[in-house]
Amino acid sequence: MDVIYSPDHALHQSPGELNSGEFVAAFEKPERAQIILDRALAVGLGPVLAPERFPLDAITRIHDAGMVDLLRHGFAEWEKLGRKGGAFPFTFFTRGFRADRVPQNLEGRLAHYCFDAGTPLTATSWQAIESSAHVALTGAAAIVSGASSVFSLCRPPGHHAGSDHYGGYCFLNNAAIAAQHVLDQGAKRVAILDVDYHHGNGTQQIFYQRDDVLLVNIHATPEQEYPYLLGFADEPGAGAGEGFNLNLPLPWGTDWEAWSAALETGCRRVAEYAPDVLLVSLGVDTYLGDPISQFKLDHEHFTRMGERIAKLGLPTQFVMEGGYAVAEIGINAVNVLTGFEGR
Ligand code: OKP
Ligand code: ZN
Repeated sequence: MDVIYSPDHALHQSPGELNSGEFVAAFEKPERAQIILDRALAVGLGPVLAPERFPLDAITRIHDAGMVDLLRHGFAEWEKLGRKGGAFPFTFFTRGFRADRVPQNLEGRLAHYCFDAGTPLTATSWQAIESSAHVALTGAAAIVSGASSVFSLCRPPGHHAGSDHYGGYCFLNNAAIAAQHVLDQGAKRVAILDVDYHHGNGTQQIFYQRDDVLLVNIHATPEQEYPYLLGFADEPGAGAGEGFNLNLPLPWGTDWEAWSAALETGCRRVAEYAPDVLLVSLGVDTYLGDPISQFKLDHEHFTRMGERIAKLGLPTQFVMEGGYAVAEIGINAVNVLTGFEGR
């Protein structure tokens, strides 16, 4: 399958993150995408293509224009204030604060739109963020043009970014932007299968009230794991979207036996929905050696995962999300794709 990739991802390099009370080196780093690309080339997955450019409108179909403006211009304001390091919020929006009033002040806007202490903006972050969305959009365009599969090697990832909030190393929701593009080009139904270790809270928020996107999420239970505040089993969707969100939370320590049972449940729901297109939010942080995760999947299980997804027989776009065992991330991610291709 074609691989969509831009070296511009490296323009986002987080200066670090607050993790369990300490400021530590970022887990989400440029080497991740480079190593996945190297592995894709090594196994001859397919031609590597640069993304096309898309109008900003393709992004604001999903995201709040004020948030996009902060992502584009926030760091320049930060720098003007004489700040060093990355642009992090200090305050976080929560119950009791004004939701209806977007602050003009930079700190206020960071508080309004950003929900964690792991997702700083730097001087060149926007170029990487936008290129990641374009990598997803270019993959979506390939599917619209009739490709049976494509791999959008997105970085930074996207599934924690909601319509008007960002965090979890994610700024724009690449998968949601791709799904919307496919719908705007005439598809009636899109399914998103999110296999990242973490719950894709942003994707869920974006499509929660809609029935033209089915979201199936397999992830570590929010009772134990980030993002803590969403991703429980009793979140079925609302309004027209009721019945079109399926969360399959699993406990720390989950192995392939239990994980693959959830995948089976998820795949059956996808098949029942009979979408025109399947989008896979591909995180490989379910790997047993992942430094921030607690599941037990090994290399060969990623191959099995790809094989099961292929059995759905749908045009499928893979969109890269998480995975932090950097040395093994190429093997794990590409195993899903070669498993899908039946090799
Ligand atoms: C992004 B993706 C808590 C650390 C949590 C945020 C994880 C974001 C994961 N001590 N850090 O879903 O892979
Ligand atoms: Zn993750």
